[in-house]
Amino acid sequence: MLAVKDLTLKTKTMAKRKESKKRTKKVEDLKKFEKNIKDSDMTTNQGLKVNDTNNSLKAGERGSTLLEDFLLREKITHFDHERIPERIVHARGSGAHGYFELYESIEEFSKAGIFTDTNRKTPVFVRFSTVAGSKGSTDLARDVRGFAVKFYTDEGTWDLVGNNMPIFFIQDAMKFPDLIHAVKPEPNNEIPQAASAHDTFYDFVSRTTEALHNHIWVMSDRAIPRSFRMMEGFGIHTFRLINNKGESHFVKFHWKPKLGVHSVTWDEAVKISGADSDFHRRDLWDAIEAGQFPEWELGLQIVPEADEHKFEFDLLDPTKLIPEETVPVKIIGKMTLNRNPENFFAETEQVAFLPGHIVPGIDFTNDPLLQGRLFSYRDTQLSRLGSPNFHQIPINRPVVETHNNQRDGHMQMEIPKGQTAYFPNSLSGGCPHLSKMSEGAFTSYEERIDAKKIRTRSESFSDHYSQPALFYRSLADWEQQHIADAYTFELGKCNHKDIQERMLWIIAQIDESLSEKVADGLGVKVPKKIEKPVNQAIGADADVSKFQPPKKKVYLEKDPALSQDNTKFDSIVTRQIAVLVSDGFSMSDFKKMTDKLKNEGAMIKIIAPHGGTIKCDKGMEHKVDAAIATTESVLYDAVYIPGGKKSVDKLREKKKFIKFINEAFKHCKAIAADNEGEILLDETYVKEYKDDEAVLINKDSKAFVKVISKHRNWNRMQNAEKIPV
Ligand code: HDE
Repeated sequence: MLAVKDLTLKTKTMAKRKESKKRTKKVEDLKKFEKNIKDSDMTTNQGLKVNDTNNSLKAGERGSTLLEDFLLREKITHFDHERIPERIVHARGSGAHGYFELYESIEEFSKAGIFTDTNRKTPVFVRFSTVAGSKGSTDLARDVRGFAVKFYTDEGTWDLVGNNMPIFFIQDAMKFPDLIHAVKPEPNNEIPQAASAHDTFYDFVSRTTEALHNHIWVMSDRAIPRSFRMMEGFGIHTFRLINNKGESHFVKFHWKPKLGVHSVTWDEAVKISGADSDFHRRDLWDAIEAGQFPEWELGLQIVPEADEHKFEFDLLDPTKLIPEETVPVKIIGKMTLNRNPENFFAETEQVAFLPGHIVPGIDFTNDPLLQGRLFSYRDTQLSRLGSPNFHQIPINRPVVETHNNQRDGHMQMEIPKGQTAYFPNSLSGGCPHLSKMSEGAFTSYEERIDAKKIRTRSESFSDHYSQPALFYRSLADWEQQHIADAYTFELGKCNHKDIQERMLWIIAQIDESLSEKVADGLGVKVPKKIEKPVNQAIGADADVSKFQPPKKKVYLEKDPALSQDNTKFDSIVTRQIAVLVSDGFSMSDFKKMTDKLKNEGAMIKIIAPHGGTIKCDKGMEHKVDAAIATTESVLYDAVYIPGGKKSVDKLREKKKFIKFINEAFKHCKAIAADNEGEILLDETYVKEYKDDEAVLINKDSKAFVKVISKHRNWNRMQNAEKIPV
C-alpha cells in the first residue's frame, strides 16, 4: 500500500502531467486554428465560398444595389448586431484567466472542495471594472473597482463578485437603482461621464447617510489605484461557511495583492485619462504577457455563529467592515493570473457573474443587499446576453458536466437526447437523478426564522458615522490630505449650495477639521444646524426619529490595515522606469543602473527625443520605447537620467523633458541621475530639493531600488505642491 506522502506526491505528479497535457493541447489547437485560417477559403455562414467581399451586387457598374444581394445582407446584418447591451454598472472592465491554489485545508469551517483539497489548481476568470462609466470610459475615473472572480470548481462554479473596497453604499437592494441613477450622467444632458462629481450624486448621498462609509473610501486613494494588480478585493457581505457536520461560521472574504496596495495621485489620474485611458487594462495585459503574473492571497475573517451579536455593528449590514484588529484575516490560498483572454468580447464581455453561483460549503446570510443581488444578476444576464442559455457560452460553462430537464430557449447550443424532460420519470430510468447531501448535493443552511413580514430597516443598521470616522482616523496625514482634496474637488463641481452645505454638515459628523478644510476650499461655511431629518432613506410611515444616525462612537481608535501607509513596500516588480536619453548617453551608467532594476523585476523604458533607435557613447544602437512627443511622465513610476554630455545637451533642448521631470517630482516619484544627468535636473525644480530622500544623484542602484519600492515619497507633498505644473 502507498504511504500517504507517496500518494500525495503521485496525485501532484498526475495533476502536473494533466496540466502539461492540457497546455500542449491548447498550443496544438492554436496552431491548428492558425493553420486553418492560413489555408482557409472565405465562406458565408452557410459555407458558401466567396469571391468578392468588397463590392455589392449592382444593376450596372454605377447602378443601384439589388435587394437580391444575400452576401451583402448577411455581412451587414451580422455587423449591425455585433454589440450587446453594455452592463448597466461595471460596463468598463478587463479580464484575465488564472488559477487558485489552497495553502491549507479549512475543513473545520467549510466542506467546499476548493477550501479542503490542497492538491487542486482551480481555474479562475477574473474581471476588474469601474462602476459608473460606460464601456469606453477612462480606467482612471475616481470610482470603486469591481473585483469579480469566477472559480470553475469540481463541484460547480462559484462566483465571488466583490469590489476593491470592503463596504458598500447602501444597506438594502431596494436602493440600488436610486444610487446608480444618482451617480450616472445626469439624464437631461448625459453629463458627466464616469464621474461622481455632480449635483445628483451629492443630492442623493447627502440624504442617504448610510452611503457615507463607502463614500469616504471613494474620496480616498483607493478609488484611483496604480494598477488592478495593486488593489485589495473584498466579498463585502458576510457569507457563511458550512462544514461537514452542517455547522455554520460567518465569513468575510479578502484578496490581498502580493505587490501591496498602491495608488496614483488625482493630478496623475486626470492626466493619465488623457495620455492613456486604457492604463489599467494595458498594465494588466502587459504584466501577464511579460510573465509577471499578478497574485493575490485569499484571506478569511471567520466569526463563530455564537459571536454574531458581539460587535458594535450588525454583521448583516454591508456598510460595515469587521476591523482586522478585531478579527484578523487568515490567509488560506493564492490566486495567480497567468493568461490573457484570446478574444475580449467572447470572454471579458460575455462573462456572466452571479452572486447566486455558489458551491456546497459556502452559503448566504440574510444581508438584505446580498439577498437582492441574488435576484438581480440573473435578471441582468437575461437582458444583456439575451437568453437563459448564457451558461452555455464557453466562458460561462462550468468545468463539470451538467444534466437537468431545462430545455430550448434562444440560442440553445446543445442537442438534448431522449424522450423525457421532466422529473420524476421512469422512461429514462429516473435520470437525471437527485443526489443526497452526503453525495455532494447543495443544501441550504437550515436557519431558524420566526419573524413578522415587515418592510423596514433594522435599527441595528443605523450607525452611519462611526466607521467612516474610524477609516479617516486610521489613515496617514498624506492620505487624509488626499481625502480633503477629493471632497473639495467633488463638492466644488456641485452647483447647489444647499447640497454643499448638507454634505459639509455630514462630513463634520465624521471629522470636524476635515469638514472645515473642505469648507475653506469651497468658500462655503460649515452650517451649525441642518434641517431634520438628515437621513431620508426610510419609508413614509416610519418613525423618522428612529432612523437618524446617532453620534459617532469610538470603539476602536485605529485599524492599521485600513491605511495604505501600512501596505507592503518590498518590491519594484513591474514598476515602469523612464530612462531619459539621447545619442551619446553613458553606457556604463545606463548598464549599472538598469541591470539592477531589471534584476529586481522593473520594466525599463527608453525615452528619447525621437523614435527608432538611439546610440550610446560606445556606438551601440538601442531601441527607443517612446519618443518624448508621444508619452507623458504620469505613465511611469520613476525616472533615471544617465550621464553623457552629448545626450544631456540634446535632452535640454527639448523642453518636454523638463516638464517630464517636474511632473515626476510633483507626483512624489523617485528620480535618479548620474554624472552629467545632474545638469538636466538643474534645469528643473528638482534643483531646489536635492536633499529630498527620493532624489538620488550619483548614488548606487540599490538605493534607487529602495526608494522606488516605497512607491512614493509622500514626505515631499508640501514641496511638490509648490511645483507649478
Ligand atoms: Fe453589482 N451588479 N449590484 N454589486 N456588481 C452588476 O450585473 C447589483 C453590488 C458588482 O465584472 C450587474 O452582470 C444590485 C455589490 C461587480 O461582470 C447588475 C446590487 C457589489 C459587478 C448588478 C449590487 C457589487 C457587478 C451589472 C444591490 C460588491 C461586475 C452587470 C443589491 C460586493 C461583474 C451584471 C462583472 C455587476 C446589480 C450591489 C459588485 C446590474 C441590484 C454590493 C464586481 O446586475
